[in-house]
Amino acid sequence: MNKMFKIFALVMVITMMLTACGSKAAGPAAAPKTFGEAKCGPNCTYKDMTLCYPQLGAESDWRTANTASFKETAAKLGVKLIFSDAQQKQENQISALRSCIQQGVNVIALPPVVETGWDAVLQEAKTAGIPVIVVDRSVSADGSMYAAHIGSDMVIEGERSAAEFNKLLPNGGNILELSGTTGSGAAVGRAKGFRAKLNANIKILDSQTGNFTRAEGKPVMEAFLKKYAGQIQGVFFHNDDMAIGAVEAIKAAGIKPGDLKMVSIDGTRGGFQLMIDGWLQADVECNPLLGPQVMDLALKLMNGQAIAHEALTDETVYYADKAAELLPTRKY
Ligand code: GYE
Repeated sequence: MNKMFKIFALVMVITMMLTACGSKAAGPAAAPKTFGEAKCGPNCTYKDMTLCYPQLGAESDWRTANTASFKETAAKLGVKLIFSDAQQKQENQISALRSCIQQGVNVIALPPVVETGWDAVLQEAKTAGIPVIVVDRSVSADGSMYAAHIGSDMVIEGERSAAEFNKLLPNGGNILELSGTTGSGAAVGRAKGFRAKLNANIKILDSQTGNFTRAEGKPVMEAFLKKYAGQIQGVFFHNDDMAIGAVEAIKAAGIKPGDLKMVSIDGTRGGFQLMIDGWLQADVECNPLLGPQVMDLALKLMNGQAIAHEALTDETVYYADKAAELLPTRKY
């Protein structure tokens, strides 16, 4: 009898350990936990991890590189990745998050399409004991609602872009802005930093969203060129894809490289090509290759280790004169 009990106890302990290390089955009876708890450690490995990545869309080359970084890193490390594409719609991202919560993943990494409207679903993840790492763009929710944020400082990117215009237009001038997705952390931060550092003699005549895509960047630029013909000296793009779309419209209008001063953000191969071709004078780097860092943080969370609440990526500015030399080294 005693022996039977020991075997039973051993089986129970092993079952509990396995459950703790693998994907947890969400059940209505499970007591609410907070993300501060160790999920399975102290010795969990990447092979124990199920990571949810409800990607926001496929709107740009930056995004394509970001998706590839997550998929490649997961495959290399043996992480089980639950990936989805929300097509730039917040409601799709929220459904994907809820599905991941229901599946009982270990960690969720969320690149939020816009800043607001996340409180309810973040609370649901928290109640289920699943830590959320906010990736790339920021959320407006209180910091206590998620485990960490990792991404670029969008305000600094805007400030760096302004510094370039201050150099390119030392005597001032009129410029236009093609902004990213309305309400996204990337567009809000970049616009804010840009305005904070732009010289007073440079006027932003207009700002319209091109939703971070080539397809929308082109018609916005066409409309701009009709409305402001002969009145502008420069254009600021919140990302390279919109710059690529806009350059088609600029070329069609008979404008030559260098006639307008242009600065963009991302530093993709497409942006480098625009610099080589003389359209862009500077491209402010924004690094999409976040897979390794996010999975490292996720593992630390699973093992109950302390992590920094905010991790910013180290970035620079690229210039046209070095673009041809650097293009072959670009990873995205
Ligand atoms: O700049 C843009 C993409 O959120 C930093 O989103 C990201 C931005 C990036 O579509 O190309």
